[in-house]
Amino acid sequence: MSSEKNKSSFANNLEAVEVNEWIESLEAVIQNYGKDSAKIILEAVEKKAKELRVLYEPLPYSPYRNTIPTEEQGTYPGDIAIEEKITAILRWNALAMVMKSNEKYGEVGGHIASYASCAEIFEVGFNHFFKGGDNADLVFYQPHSSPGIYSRAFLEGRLTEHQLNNFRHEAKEDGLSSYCHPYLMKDFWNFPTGSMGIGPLSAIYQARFLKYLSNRSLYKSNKHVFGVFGDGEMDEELSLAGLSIASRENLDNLTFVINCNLQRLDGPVRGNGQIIQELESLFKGVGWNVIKVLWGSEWDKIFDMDTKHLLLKQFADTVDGKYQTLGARDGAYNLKNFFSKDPEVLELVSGLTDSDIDNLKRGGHDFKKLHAAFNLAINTKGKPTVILAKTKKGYGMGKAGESRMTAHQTKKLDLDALKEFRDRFKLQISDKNLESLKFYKPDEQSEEIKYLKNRRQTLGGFIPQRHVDDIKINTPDITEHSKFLFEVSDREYSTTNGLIRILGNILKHKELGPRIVPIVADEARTFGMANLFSQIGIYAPQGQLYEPEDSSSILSYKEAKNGQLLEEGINEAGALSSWVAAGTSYSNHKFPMLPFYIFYSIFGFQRVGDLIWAAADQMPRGFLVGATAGRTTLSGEGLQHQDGQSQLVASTIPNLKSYDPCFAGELAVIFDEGTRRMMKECSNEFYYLTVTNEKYHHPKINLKHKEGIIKGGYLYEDNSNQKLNVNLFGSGPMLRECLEAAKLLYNDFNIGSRVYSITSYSELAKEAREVERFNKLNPESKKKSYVERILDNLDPIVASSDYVRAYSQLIATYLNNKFIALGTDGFGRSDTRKNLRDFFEVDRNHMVVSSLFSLHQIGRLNAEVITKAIKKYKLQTNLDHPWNV
Ligand SMILES: Cc1ncc(C[n+]2csc(CCOP(=O)(O)OP(=O)(O)O)c2C)c(N)n1
Repeated sequence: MSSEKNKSSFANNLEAVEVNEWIESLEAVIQNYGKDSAKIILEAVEKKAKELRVLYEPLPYSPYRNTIPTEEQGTYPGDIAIEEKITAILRWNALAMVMKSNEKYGEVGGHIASYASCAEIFEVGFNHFFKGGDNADLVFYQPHSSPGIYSRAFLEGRLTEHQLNNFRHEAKEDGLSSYCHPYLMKDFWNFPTGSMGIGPLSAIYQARFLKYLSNRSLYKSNKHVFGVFGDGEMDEELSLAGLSIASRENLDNLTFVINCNLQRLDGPVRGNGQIIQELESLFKGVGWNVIKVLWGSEWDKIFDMDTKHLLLKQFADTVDGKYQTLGARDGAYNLKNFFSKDPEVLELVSGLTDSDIDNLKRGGHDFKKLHAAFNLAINTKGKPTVILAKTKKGYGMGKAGESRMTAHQTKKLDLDALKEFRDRFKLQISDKNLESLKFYKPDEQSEEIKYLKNRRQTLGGFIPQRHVDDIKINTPDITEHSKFLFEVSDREYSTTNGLIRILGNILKHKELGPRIVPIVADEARTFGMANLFSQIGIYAPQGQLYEPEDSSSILSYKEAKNGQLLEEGINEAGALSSWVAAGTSYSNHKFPMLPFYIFYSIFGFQRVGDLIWAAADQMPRGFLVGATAGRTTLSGEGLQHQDGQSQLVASTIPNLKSYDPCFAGELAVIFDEGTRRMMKECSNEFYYLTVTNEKYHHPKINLKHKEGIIKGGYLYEDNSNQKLNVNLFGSGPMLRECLEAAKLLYNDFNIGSRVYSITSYSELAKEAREVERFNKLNPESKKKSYVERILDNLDPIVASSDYVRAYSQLIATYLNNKFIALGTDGFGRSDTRKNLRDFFEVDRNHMVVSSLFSLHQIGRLNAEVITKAIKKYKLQTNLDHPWNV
C-alpha cells in the first residue's frame, strides 16, 4: 500500500481509534484540571494546527443550549413568586389596554404578542439591572412591547388609568404613544425604536458616545446601554451596521437582548433554519460576547440525564418553523412529534406527564436563566454582549396567539381565552372584570407594589423617564466667530469654506469649543477640514498606534484617545447616529453638546432620512450641514451625487429649521442664531444648512438683515422704479443668478425688479401657514405673513432655487402674486455649472424669459417680447422638459 493510501485509510478509521483517545484526554483534563485548562490546551492545539496549515473550519456557533451552565448561574437575588405575580399583572394590563383601545374607539391597532414574549426579559431588567436616576442606564425598548412598559408605569403610579384608556389616542391630551416617541411623551420615552433597525444602531452609537465623553474627560459615568430588540428586526441592515464598531471599540457598556420568539409579523423569521444559531455566528464573527438563553430551569434535569447529548442533536436538527409549531401545540403533541423521534430521547422524559411537557419553558421566560445572562453581560469586560433569549411569541395567549402564525396581529381574545389567560397566570380577576377588561392595580400596600417600587428605588428611580434641565452654555459673539466677515474681502470662496472657518473659530471658544462635536463620514478633506485632524485630533479610543505617513506635516492625520473629531468612515448611518447621541446629550446626560455633521447633501435626507426623522423625535440640538449641495452647483459629479431635493424633505420635519443661504454672512448669522438658541436658550430645534463648493465674492456681513435672514428672506436689492417690475426670489447660489437677471431685465427690456435673498423657503412657508390658520380661525383678522410684508406688492414673482420647484412653491399658496417657480426637477448630470443651469432652465437668461412670461400672463406684456428674448439668449426651445428626461 502506498503511504498516501495508508493515510487515507487511517483517516477513515480515525473515529474509532485516535479521536476517541483525544476526546478521553480532553475529558480527563476537564475532570482533573478544570475547563479553563482544557481551553488553554485546545487554543494551543488550534494555534499549532493553523501554523501547520491544517485548515479546518470549526462551526461558528455552539450547541443549541444555554451558554451558562446551571452550576454557574448563581442564586437568584429576587423573590420569584412576587416577580411572577407582577409580571402576570403587567401582562394583563397590557393586553387589556390594547383590547380596550380597539373596542372603544375602533381599529387603532396595538400589539399583545410582542410584550407577551418579552415580559420576563424586561422584568429581570427592571427589577435587577436597569439603573434609574441621575445615572440612569440608556434602555432601548422593543417598540411593540410599549403596552407592557405603560402597564409598569401604571403600577408604579406614574401613569393613570385615564391615560391607559387613551392608549394610541394621541390627538387628545393624555394619550399614550403607540410606540416609544419622546416627542409626544416628552417626560417618558428617550429613544424612538418604532422604525425597526434604528434602535440597534442608535444603541451602539449611544454607548460609543458615552466612551467618547469619558475619553475626552468631559463626562464620566457607569451608565450601561441596554437594547431589547426582535429577532425579525435583526434582518434590517441598520441592525447590523454598527456591530463591528461596537466590538472594535470595546463597548463593554453595551448589551443587546434579542427576543428570539422565532416569529416576525408574517411568519417565522427563519422557518427552514435557526435564527438563534445564525445570530450567534454573526455576532461572534464580529467579536461580540454571545450568551444564549434557550431553555428554562425545568429542562435542567433532563439535560443532566442526557449524557450522550442526544437531545442536543435533536435540537440541532429541528428548524424554527417546527419549533414554532411545537410551541403552539400541547404536551401530547410535543411528545409525539419531538421527543418520540428517538427512543433514547423519549426515555429522558419518560417520567414527565403531558402537562409537565407543556410546562417546559423556553429560557427567555425564566427569570433565573435571564438573570444569569444579564449578570454575565454587564460584567464582561472589553466587548459588547448579546443575549439571545429564546421565547414564545404571544406567550400565555393560548390558542388565540401563542406561537400562532397570526400572533403579531392579534388584538383581541374572546372570553374563554381571557379566562384561560387569567388561570394560567393565576390572576385575581373576576369574570366580570375580565369581561369589562378592567385594569388591575393592587393596593399600594400590597406586596407586589411595595416590591416593585422598592426595586426601582434601589436601582435609582423609575425608567423610562426623560427629564430635561435647561443647562445654558455661553456662546461666542458673532463678531468673534465670524470676524472675517466684517471686513471687505476680494477673495472668492465657497460657503462651505466660510462655514468651516466659523467652525474653526468656534472650536477655540473656551466654553462652547470643547462641546462641539465635528462629525464627518470620510469627507473632511473634501470640505477643507483637514486642518482639524491635527488641531483637535480624531477620536480613537486606542490612541494612535502608528506613525502617520504625513507625520512631518502640520496638518498630520492625528488620531488620539481624547480626539474631538468623529471620523466615521464611509458610514452616513453611523455618523448620523453619532450626531444624534451628541445632540441628545443634553437630555440623556444633562451634558449639552453641539454636534456638527457635515456630509454630501444627497447622502443625508435621502440616504439616512429615516434616521433624521427618528432624530427629530428625540428633539436633538445640533447642525446638519449638507455640503456640495445644489443640483447644478455640484457641477461634475452626476446623477447620484447632485442633490436637488434635500431642502424639500427637510421642510417636512417640524422641529428642523433648514436654510439655503447664498452668502457667508447670511450663513454666519444663521449659525450664530442657531448656536445661541440651542445652547443658550435651550430651544428644542435643530438646523439643516446647505452649503456649496462654488467660489464667489461675499459681501460684508450686514446685521441690518439679521431678522430677515433668520425668518427666511429679505429684500436684497431694489431696482423697481420702472413701469413694469418683477420680483426675483433666489436661494443659495441662485440669488447670484437673480442679481444678473435683474441687470438683463433692466438693460435689455427696461424692466425693473426687486431681488430677494431667500435664505429659507420653508421657514417663510411655516410662518405664512401659521398666519393663514390664524386668519381662518379669526375671520376678521387682516394679519399678514412675514413674506407678504416684505413683498408688499402684486408684481409677478419668479422664484428659484437649486432644488426642485416644489421647494420654492412652498410659499406660492400664501401669496396672491403670479408665481413662476424655477427649479432643478429631474436627474442631475455632469457638466459645467453654466451648462447645467441652462439645461435646468434656472440661469439668468431663463429668469429673464420667465419674468417676461409672467408679465405676459397677467396681461402686461406682448408675447413677441418673449420670443425676442428667447432668440436673443439663444434658448433651446425643442428640448424635452429636462425634468422628464
Ligand atoms: C422599518 C420597519 N419596517 C417594518 C415595520 C413593521 N413591523 C412592525 S413589527 C414587525 C415585526 C417584528 O418582528 P420582530 O422583530 O421579530 O419582533 P416581535 O414582535 O416578533 O418580537 C414589523 C414588520 C416597522 N415597524 N419598521
